[in-house]
Amino acid sequence: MNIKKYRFGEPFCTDSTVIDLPIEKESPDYISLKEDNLFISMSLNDSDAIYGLGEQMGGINKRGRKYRSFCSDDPCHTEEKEALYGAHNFFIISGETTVGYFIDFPGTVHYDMGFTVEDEITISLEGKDADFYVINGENELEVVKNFRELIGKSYMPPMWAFGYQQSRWSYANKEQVDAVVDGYEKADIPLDSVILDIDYMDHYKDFTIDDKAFPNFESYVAELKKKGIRLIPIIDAGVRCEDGFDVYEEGVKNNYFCKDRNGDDFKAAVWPGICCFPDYLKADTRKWFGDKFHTLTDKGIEGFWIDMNEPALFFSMEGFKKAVDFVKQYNGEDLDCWDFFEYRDQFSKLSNSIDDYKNMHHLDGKYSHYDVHNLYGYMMTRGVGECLPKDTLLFSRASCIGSHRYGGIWTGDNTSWWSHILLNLRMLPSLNMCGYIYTGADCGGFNGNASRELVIRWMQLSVFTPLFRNHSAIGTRNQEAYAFSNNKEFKDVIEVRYRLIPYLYDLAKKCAENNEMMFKPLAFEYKDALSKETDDQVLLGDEAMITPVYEQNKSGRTVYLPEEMTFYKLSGNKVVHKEKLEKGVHFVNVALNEVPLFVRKGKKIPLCNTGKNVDNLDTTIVEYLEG
Ligand code: MIG
Repeated sequence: MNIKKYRFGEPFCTDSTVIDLPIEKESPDYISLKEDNLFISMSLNDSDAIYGLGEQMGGINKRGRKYRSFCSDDPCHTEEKEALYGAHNFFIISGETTVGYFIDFPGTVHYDMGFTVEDEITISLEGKDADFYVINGENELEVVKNFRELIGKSYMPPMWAFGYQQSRWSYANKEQVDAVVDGYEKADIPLDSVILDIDYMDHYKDFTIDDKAFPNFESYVAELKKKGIRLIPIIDAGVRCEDGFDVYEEGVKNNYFCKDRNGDDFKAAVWPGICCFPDYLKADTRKWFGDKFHTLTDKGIEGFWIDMNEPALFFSMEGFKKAVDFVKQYNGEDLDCWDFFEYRDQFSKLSNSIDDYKNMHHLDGKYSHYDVHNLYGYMMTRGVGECLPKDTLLFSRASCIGSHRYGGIWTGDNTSWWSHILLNLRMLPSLNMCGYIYTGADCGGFNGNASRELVIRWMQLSVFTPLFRNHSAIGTRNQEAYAFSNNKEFKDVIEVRYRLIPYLYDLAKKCAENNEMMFKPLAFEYKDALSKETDDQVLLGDEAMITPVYEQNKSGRTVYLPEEMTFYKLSGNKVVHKEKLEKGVHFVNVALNEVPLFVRKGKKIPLCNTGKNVDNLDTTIVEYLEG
């Protein structure tokens, strides 16, 4: 297998890996203890590129930036951010030699990947107990394959989960969901699922349904299913503290919740108000919480998304009291600017505070949450994934390597910015490297108002990602495919997705089974200098290359072909353009209703006819795009 395992201290068992390797006797000299924390220091050659780290900002090549593994509920993904919702401690340094590294550690990890000093990597762990793996292989793809073998097979959802999904925070009642379904029907645009965000619940209480908003939920689910449309409800990590609420009461009675430092149930506020937090690190809690999903699967639900599982904490009562006391003492005082800033920030600092994470405890008080923070979303996904009926769709916001075996992930609260199309593209290979195959971003952008052009250009990328979900935040402009003028162009793009479903599904399945990447950086296949620097196109399987347009007011874009390829444009049920292009740089036109795709020499991509949704899709192959 070509993997060496090193152990430092007594690591917490994360179950991130599935193969038990012998522990090497001598550890590498680039790892040391610095003030009781593990510290890694390596040097970089000029030609070294760094790949991996999963859900992170930055380019495909991760060199020249800082990152942090600390699952973060941060809804503003600006360039300088160091941590998003995932903790994916796998990376490859590739230059004269190609070596992969995996840090199996549940706490915070700080990465300086040639930022402070250009040819130095320093990585510091907040702790001294960790397993460290060095993964060898002939090339990047082999290193990835070996690593993925170590961490176990990726989750694959049922085929309908590759259909187009429409979401919004929130379609709050049956009428609003009906309007979405009608909107798609009238515009004759395919649709597979409608997502239910938090407002379908009664007071945001997990496993409840507001039956004024959704009377006869079960028959409504069945009615939609007849049309080939599925509802996908959200479940949040925290459980509302309310006397008489069975989930809360069972949790208290059976010690299923995380404790505070005094041994009482830890409490903090999220959407439902004051909540308790299931201790997903306990096997019995996982089983209990996972089995609760049967209340919804019994009503015909076949897919879920799970949220707020970093966990996101809006505030704790202690934190709130401290802030109020602080502010009170200054009331009426003459504040200087610095005092004022401190005063002003008291309340915004309350959310996701380290103090609260330190007060939260797992496994009957044995571990402070802060030290094992990155496992929370992972263990929630695991508990749910282990209890759901086979072939249920599941995707999570927070994740840590290991959770890829139980569910997919979406990449959280992006914004309707052009740069986030590119960010979406760049994350795909690094997520695949870390085991996440069923993944995608909020297409059209979550925060902010989206323009018609942005949504349709974004779709030209999302038609290739396993999770293809249009989602947007409360208060933003409607961005359903029928919400804009000339929605025929949206139909033309979304229909292409359905033509590709047999190919995409088989490819994802093959990648999950064989530990391969669905989206690869050009540099993993082509060794020329320009391929190494190409950051805005990726390879799709072994067959193709995708090159979305990610800038406004453009009739197309510049693409780089590392070898001769055949350029196709697809629109609706038709292939509207086919052209052999030589190796080199080209400008290609891409109209708003077209999907560009480059097929590699000697390869082919099968297409079926488009359909209304996956249940009604005839997956017979009707033609091939040949390279
Ligand atoms: O604090 O459920 O990332 O997709 O729409 C916000 C409401 C909570 C965050 C998720 C987003 C979802 C939203 N949630």
